[in-house]
Amino acid sequence: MIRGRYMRRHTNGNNVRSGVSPNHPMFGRYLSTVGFPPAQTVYYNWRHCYQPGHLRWTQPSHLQHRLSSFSTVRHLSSRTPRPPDPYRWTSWSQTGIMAHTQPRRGLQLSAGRMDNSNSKPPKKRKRSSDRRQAGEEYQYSPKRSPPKGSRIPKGSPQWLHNETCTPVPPGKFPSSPKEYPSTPELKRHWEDLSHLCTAAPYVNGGRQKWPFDFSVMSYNILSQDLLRDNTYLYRHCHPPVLDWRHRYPNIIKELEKHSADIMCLQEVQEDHYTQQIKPSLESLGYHCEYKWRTGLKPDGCAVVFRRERFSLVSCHPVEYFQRGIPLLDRDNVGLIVLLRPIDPHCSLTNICVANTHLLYNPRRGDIKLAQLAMLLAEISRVAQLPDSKVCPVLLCGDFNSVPWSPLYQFIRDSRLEYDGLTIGKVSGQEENPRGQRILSVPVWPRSLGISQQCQYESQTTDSDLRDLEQPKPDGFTKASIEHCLKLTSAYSHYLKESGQPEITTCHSRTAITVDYIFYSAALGDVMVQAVFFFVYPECSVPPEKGLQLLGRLSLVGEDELQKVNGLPNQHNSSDHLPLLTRFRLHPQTEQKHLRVS
Ligand code: KL2
Repeated sequence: MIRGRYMRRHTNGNNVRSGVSPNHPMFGRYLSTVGFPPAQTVYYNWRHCYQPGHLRWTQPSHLQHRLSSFSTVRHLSSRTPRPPDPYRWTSWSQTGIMAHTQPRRGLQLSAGRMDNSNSKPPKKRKRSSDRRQAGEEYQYSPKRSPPKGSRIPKGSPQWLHNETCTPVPPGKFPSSPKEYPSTPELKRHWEDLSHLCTAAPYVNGGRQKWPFDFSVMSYNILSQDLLRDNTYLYRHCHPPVLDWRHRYPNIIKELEKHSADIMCLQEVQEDHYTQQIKPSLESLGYHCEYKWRTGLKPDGCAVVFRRERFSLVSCHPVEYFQRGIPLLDRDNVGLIVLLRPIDPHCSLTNICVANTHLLYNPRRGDIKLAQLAMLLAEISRVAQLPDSKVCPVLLCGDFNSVPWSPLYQFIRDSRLEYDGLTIGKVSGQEENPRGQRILSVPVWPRSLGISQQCQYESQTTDSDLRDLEQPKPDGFTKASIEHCLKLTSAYSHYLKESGQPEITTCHSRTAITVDYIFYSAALGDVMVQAVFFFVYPECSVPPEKGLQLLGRLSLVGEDELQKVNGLPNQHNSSDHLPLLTRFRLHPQTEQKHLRVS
């Protein structure tokens, strides 16, 4: 049985689905950003923190992992200076959609971050799939405890450390919700940003063109196997709410309630996906794609979309495990789909949707960056248009990194200068990380076939392999990495009302944001309007490339989560909250494209 699971997992190559040809509509020019210096990175202040140290995590030996084949010649895009930072408070004070308090940057999430300065690295989880039996959907295991040597982290939510719940023996779950205390429902409201959008339906060539609006969700649904492997994180929960038989209907209800047009799900356990989630979502009108993690891990990433709204152009699973590259020895994955919007009235560009769940280990920012580089290289290839630009991109998932961390900044600023940055600081998950090793230059080896601009290097041939022996090209000696996508986060990461940090994941050891929906913002998008109006004040032409954020389901802060006993709870059945956004895509026009440079 294990063998069967294993074999299936590795048959899913990074190949374009046969029988469907990519659509390559021509585009106008992408907003090229001009005139401003790069956003300042916080890690510069950390370069004095280096102490000699090393951390080696052992990984069980893996069976067969395919090497990805890099077969296309990719074009490196030249760097352009960055626009004003849309997250800068001054850019926002006039918009009326943000709190009237300036958010604290950098340390603002410290309250929720882990401080493990005196704790040992968590031990590698033991797999529990072999323990899984029919009917044993949750077993409260008082024996299973935090990794040895660890203590309650200083910054973790103290209100979740009361182990007040009485363990319930396996198979003895209360059948009625009345048998455990009822918790209030978390209040989340829709933040409508459409009035701040510059774009309305418009007339082109005598015909009215309507935009294509659609919603996107990113949600880590918490795999039951991982829940069971880390029960110490959920001691604050009433055991019945951790039972998959309670969680599954809740999760499906939540997905159905929001009925997003595109959903990027993480921690989707394979057996639950096959037997329950996929059939349920298909019956609700969704097409489902799935990528199982490598190395016998129980879960994976799913991208699902409404069949009536999109058709699948191609699907591209991404395995971060690379045999022969010691840095890439973890089993995390990504999944990219190229979708064609279905609209009877006008032609629309394809959109590229990427979903991932990056490595958790807070101390291995080097691995996280290399995984991200692999995903970005594949997105750049998949989203490539004939005019050497890229189609609109949505990058969703659980990045196991906090807002304004170096990894986050790399995504958002398209660039990271990492000279002197320690690997434990990359994700910002821990306030005092123990990983003191400094990121090596380059972060990932050239043998991966991915440039420091996160593009595939030309097709690997014998002569390329000989080239690898040659002196390193410039990119591989500088402590900086780049990518060619221009991505904006759909959330602001702090609450409008209180200025408190938004929380996307919460259990007894942490309450932070690690989930994101990044997107290619169009001209006039609410998150980049400050840039747009500054650069093109006279411009009223509707945006042609990229997406406009119309609204989002508000997140909550630690206070609100405290009132509902944290996550998971009676109503929210994961230790993450779903992110939900609505976007507008404009039809292509024949009119002259904006000259932006
Ligand atoms: O943080 V997560 O939860 O995005 O919600 O991603 C990982 C963690 C997930 C997949 O590896 O499993 C959880 N301590 C706490 N959580 C852990 C640990 C650990 N040592 N290992 C895995 N996870």
